[in-house]
Amino acid sequence: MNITEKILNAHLLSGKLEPGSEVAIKIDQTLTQDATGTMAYLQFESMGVDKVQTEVSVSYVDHNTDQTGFENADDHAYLQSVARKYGIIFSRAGNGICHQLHLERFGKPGKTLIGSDSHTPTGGGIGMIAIGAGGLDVAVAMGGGAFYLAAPKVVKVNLTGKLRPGVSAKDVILKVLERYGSSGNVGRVMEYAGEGVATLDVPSRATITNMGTELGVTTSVFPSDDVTRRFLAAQGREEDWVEIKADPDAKYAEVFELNLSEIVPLAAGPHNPANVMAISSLAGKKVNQVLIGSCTNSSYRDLKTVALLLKGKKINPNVSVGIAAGSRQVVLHLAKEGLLGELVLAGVRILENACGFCIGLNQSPGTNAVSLRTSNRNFEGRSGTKSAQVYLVSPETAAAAALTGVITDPTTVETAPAVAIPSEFIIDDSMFLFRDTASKGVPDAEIVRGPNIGKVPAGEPLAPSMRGVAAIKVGDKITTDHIMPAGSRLKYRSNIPEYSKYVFEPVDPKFHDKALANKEKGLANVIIAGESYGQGSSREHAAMCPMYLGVRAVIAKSMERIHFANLVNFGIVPFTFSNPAAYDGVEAGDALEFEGIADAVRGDGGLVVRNTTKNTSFEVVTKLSERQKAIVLAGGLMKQIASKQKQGGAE
Ligand code: MIC
Ligand code: SF4
Repeated sequence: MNITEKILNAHLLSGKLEPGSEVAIKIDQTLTQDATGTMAYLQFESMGVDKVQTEVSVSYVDHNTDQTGFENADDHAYLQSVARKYGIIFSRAGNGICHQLHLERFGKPGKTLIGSDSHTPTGGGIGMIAIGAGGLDVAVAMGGGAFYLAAPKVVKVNLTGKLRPGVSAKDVILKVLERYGSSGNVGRVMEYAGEGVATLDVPSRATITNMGTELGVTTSVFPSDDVTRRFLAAQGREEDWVEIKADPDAKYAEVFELNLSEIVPLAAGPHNPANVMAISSLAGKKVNQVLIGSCTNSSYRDLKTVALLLKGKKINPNVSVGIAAGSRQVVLHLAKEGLLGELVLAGVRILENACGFCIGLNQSPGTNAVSLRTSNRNFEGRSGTKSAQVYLVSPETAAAAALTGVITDPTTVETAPAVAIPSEFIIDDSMFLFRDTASKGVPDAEIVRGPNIGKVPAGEPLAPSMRGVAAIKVGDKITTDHIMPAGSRLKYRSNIPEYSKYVFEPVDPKFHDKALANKEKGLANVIIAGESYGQGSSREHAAMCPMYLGVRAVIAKSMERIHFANLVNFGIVPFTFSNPAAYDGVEAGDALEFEGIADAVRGDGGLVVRNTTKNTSFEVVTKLSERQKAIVLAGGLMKQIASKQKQGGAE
């Protein structure tokens, strides 16, 4: 067996590990972050479970930490009180970014982890099967329920050789993105193997599995070997280590040969992480901003490398340079080694250990500015500035540009010595609360609910037939940042009526008003989309808020995994065009009739949709498991759970 099969097999609750068929697995660990966490815990609360049923569940606060109003603080207080009551470890704002912290302090090889954040696969860097999911799926897992996924097709990425100085893990994952793209990879797992694996330390492996998310795969995983053991030992957790490796005769659906020695510094250009180009082809381009951090590149290894490159020098006067560490541990190491001072002396702006700039909460670039970032996503407008040109690069490339003021190939300038992982990391867990009551909880603890803590909207069962309207028509690769923008809107995550005002804001700011008007007329809103609809984040708000506005179906050429699952969880039928050319025959505003939609969902998923505006018809199909059919028919997973509870048959 390969690693993926081994771990999935050991956690299999039902189904067969045949690519494409739905399996249920047991989840050992969960993580949430604050922007998706409030809704996840509101849903968890309504499930009537008295404490978490997992081995470890951690609630991180790392996204909404800027607090320009009362909303964030309200959310944090709510999350802290829920964590105490239900036996969840709480990571306070300022402690660091969830994925970096989880890798440092909780992740264990061979375990399963789901997280309400799409970059949860970071855990694959230490040999976990770590998967991003909607908050509701995480809530179910915290309550002891299974997690459902399509058994994956495993791709072996066979690493040979060794990276050259100045080239690093970010360039490796960009190379994989260049080969596989950011769409068309649903249902795959990328499993890293080969002699090159041993040349990569854990932070480098985690950079690769983290940004594997941008491929749209289920997850990515590395073996757990001696390098992993040493990392865990340095974290004071050697006992958490087990060896995980593929059998010598393991089978894979496909093999991708990648020689590390041949990789050159790369960038993902505007506006997609798979728009990969060589740094050398961009050399000399003027840079306005350099931002180093995010869950992809904020480890001790990365920031020390940057500090060594900037040490004793000054940043270019025309570039604004910011650094956000992934955790307090990283900051403490930089401080202890005198490198924090070097960064300050060089002219770097020291940012909070949080998501911050990565999600457009701060540091928005100027008009038409060129911004080099070590983060993982550069979707148009995500930085907060629509006209900005964001390039995703390695820490080495970022540091080179910080000094020269132009895009510079880091292999052509002075390179930093290789950074060794310390034999003992500085460990201070004081910003993790409730470790003493973890898994047990404090049943009579009170929950704090400020005015920003709203309610989870309820869905409605699917009617036998449906009259609808194409409320919006969008193109290919529409991301969840288009559907449900974050940045300055992020503080409304716990308030669905308010947040819903911004659905599709970057594409059609009038969508909210139009959708509500249709809903009032008794018409179902339908979204028409191209390829790879729902790329990017795991935010279930991209399904929950459309549901609130009366969206009952999406018809796309193809859809991404997490968003598909979220649509099902919120009772929105995820259709694809049987013939993609039919997309051209539908326009926004067309009246659509879904005669027999409920029977179609119950049956093989095929349906003929009538376009009464154009007097045409076209075929659509929804491929759902029996479990998913029941959820969609019930009007969403919460609705299904509530009606089971009513009947006294709660699971
Ligand atoms: C992101 O990077 O887009 C986020 C913000 O971390 C999201 C989660 C969210 O929208 O809260 C993700 O990647 O899942
Ligand atoms: Fe945070 Fe950015 Fe990572 Fe999302 S991708 S978890 S916003 S650092």
